[in-house]
Amino acid sequence: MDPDLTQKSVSFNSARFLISASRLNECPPDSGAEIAFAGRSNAGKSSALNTITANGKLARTSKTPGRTRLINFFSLNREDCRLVDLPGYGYAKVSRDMKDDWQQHLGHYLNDRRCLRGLVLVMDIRHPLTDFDQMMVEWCEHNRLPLMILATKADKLKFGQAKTAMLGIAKKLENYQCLEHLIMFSATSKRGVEECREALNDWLTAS
Ligand SMILES: Nc1nc2c(ncn2[C@@H]2O[C@H](COP(=O)(O)OP(=O)(O)OP(=O)(O)O)[C@@H](O)[C@H]2O)c(=O)[nH]1
Ligand SMILES: [Mg+2]
Repeated sequence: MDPDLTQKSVSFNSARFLISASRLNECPPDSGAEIAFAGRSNAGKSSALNTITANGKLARTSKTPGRTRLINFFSLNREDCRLVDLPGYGYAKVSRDMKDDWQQHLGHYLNDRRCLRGLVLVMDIRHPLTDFDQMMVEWCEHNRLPLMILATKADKLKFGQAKTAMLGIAKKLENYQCLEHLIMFSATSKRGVEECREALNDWLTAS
């Protein structure tokens, strides 16, 4: 076996596109460890993934919200470890039917995926904790799934404002056991990337 596959720590720039799934039965086998990135459409999930993996071409990013419509899986150098880019929720410009369809797939994935080790909730630091975000937090709490919040696009705020926003988020979520990491992040300035990698590594390598 490739020695890389058995080593303890994950090298995030080893990430490679694996497969896109539009429904649960198209996902890779439910084994090993997976970490999923969720968040509002346009929040910056794909950009965060690209920054974490130091691969600008890994996940497609776009100025048009609703770009990521499938569940995209990325493999890592550690055996059976994957990162997952989930479709964004709350994109207004798609039909009601399509929205329901999407949310159903997302729901199936979240409810059925046994290899899910943690959820990374990506939110725009300027618009934190939307109703959907709150729903995801509740879902993690209910299912005892470790949660990491990336408050991204921090480069859009002055540091003082960003700090205040972080304190506001922390205060609102102070009673949630599931919240393990709350990180000020920016795909542009790379703030918080190393902290995020360390946390992801811990989740993926915990047995
Ligand atoms: N300034 C700044 N812009 C960002 C940052 N992260 C993402 N963006 C921009 O925000 C837009 C949306 O980013 P994406 O990463 O495609 O967002 P997404 O959450 O994957 O969106 P969907 O796939 O539609 O759900 C793009 O124009 C990005 O360039 C950031 O940290 N700073
Ligand atoms: Mg995306």
